[in-house]
Amino acid sequence: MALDRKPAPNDLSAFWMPFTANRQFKKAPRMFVSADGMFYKTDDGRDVLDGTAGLWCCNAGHNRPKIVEAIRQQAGELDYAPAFQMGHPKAFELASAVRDMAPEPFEHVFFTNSGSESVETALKIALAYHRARGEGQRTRLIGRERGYHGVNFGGISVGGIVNNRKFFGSLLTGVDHLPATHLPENAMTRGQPEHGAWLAEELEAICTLHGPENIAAVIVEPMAGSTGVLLPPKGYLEKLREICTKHGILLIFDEVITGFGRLGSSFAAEHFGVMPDLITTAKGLTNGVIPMGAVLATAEIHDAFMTGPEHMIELFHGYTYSGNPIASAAGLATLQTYREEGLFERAAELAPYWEDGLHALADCPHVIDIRNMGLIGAIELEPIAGAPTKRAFQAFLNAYDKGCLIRTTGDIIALSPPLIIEKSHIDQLFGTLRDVLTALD
Ligand code: PXG
Repeated sequence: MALDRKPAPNDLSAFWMPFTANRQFKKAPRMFVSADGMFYKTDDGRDVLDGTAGLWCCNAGHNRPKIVEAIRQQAGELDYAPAFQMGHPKAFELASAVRDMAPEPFEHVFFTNSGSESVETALKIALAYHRARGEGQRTRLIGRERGYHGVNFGGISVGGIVNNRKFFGSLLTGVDHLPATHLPENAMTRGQPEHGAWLAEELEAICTLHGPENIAAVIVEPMAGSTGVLLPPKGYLEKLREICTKHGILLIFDEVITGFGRLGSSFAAEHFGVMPDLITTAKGLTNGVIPMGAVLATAEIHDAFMTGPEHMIELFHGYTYSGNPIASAAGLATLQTYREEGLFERAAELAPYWEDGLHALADCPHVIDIRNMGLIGAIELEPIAGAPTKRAFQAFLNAYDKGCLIRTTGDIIALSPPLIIEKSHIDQLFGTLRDVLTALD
C-alpha cells in the first residue's frame, strides 16, 4: 500500500494541467496520494469513493494485485523492445486475448497509447483501406454533434464538442456531422430511449449531398460518454449500420469508454448487437494503469492491406510505444482480472440496482433528466441562468468534500464506477448525491 499521508508539493506552477481550471485548482488543490479498491486517499488523509473509475478507465478498481505484479515483473524482464520490425511475446499474447474477448468479426488488433491515438489510427486505416481497394476517392469522414473522439486533429474534426474545436483552426476538411442523439422527449428514460431512430436518416441526406461513393467512414460512440451519457435510441445504431453497408461506408464504433465491461458486456457492439467495421479502445484495456489503446479490425479490412511484395511495410502508421512490453503485461493482467472475477457479468447483474438508485434522485432539486445504461449514469441539472456549468461544478466540489468522486460535463453529472462496486458503495454514492443536490443553490 502506498503512503497514506504525503504533503502536497509546495510548487504547483510548472504543471500545466489538462482540461482543468488551472488557476482555480492551484488556489485550492485536490490531491490524491494513494488508491485501493473502490477508494482514493487524499493528501489530508480522507477516503474518497471513486464514482468515476478514475476517468472511466479503472474498471477493475485500484491497486489490483495481478496488475501491479505483472508490471513489476515485466519491468525487470524486458522493459522495452522496438515496436517496428521487431516483436516481443506479450504484445502478441495481448492481441490474441483482446481478439478472443471481442465479437466474432474482429480478428486483428493495432496497438496505440491512448483513445485519441486509437481514433486517429482508425480514421487512417479507413482511408487507406478504401485506397488499397481502388476506391481512393472515398476521403470524406462523418462524425456527430456532441461526439468526443479525443483531442488530436482527426478526433476533434469528427468530434462535436464546440470548445474542443473552435480554438484550433480549420481542422480536417471534408467532414460532416450527424445530429446528436439526445431528444427532450426521452427525458427520464431508463436505459435505451424509444424515440429518435430517425436521427440516423440524416446519414442518407449527407450521402445524397456528397455522393456516398466519396465517403470513407462514419465514426460514433455507440453511447456518447463525455458529453453526458447520450444513449442511442432504439433502432438508431441498426439504421446507421444499414445505411453504411448499403453505400460501402465503414462504420467505426469509438468504444474508448464502452469497451471492457462498462455496459455489462465486453463491448457495446455486442451489447447492442450491431457490428461496426472498426472498434477503437483504450482506458479499460489496461485498467487505466498504463497508457495503452487498441484498434480492432475485421479480417476483411486487415487482409485488404496484405498484398504487394512481402518485404514492404503494409501500413505506414504506428507509435514508438505500440504494444509496449509493460503496457502489454498490464493489459494481459487486466483482462485476466476481468475474466477471473467475472466483472462484466457483475456489471450486468448490478445494473438494475444501479438504475433504481440513480432514478430515485429524480425528485431532487434542479434535476431535469436522468439517464443510465450498464454501470453508467448521468444526472442533468437545470443550469443557473447566465452561468452554465456552475451548478454542476459546485456539485462536484461538494461531493468531493463529502467523500465521493463524480465527473461533471456542462451541467451534467456523469457516473461510471469501477465494476467491483458493492451495493453499499452504490448506496453511499447516491446518498451523498442526494445531500449534495438538496443543498445546491
Ligand atoms: N474517444 C472517446 C469515446 C473517449 O471517451 C477518447 C476517445 C480519448 O481518449 P484519451 O485516452 O486520448 O483521453 C475518449 C476519452 C470525461 C472524460 O470526463 C472522457 C474522456 C477522457 C477524459 C475525461 O468524460 N474520454
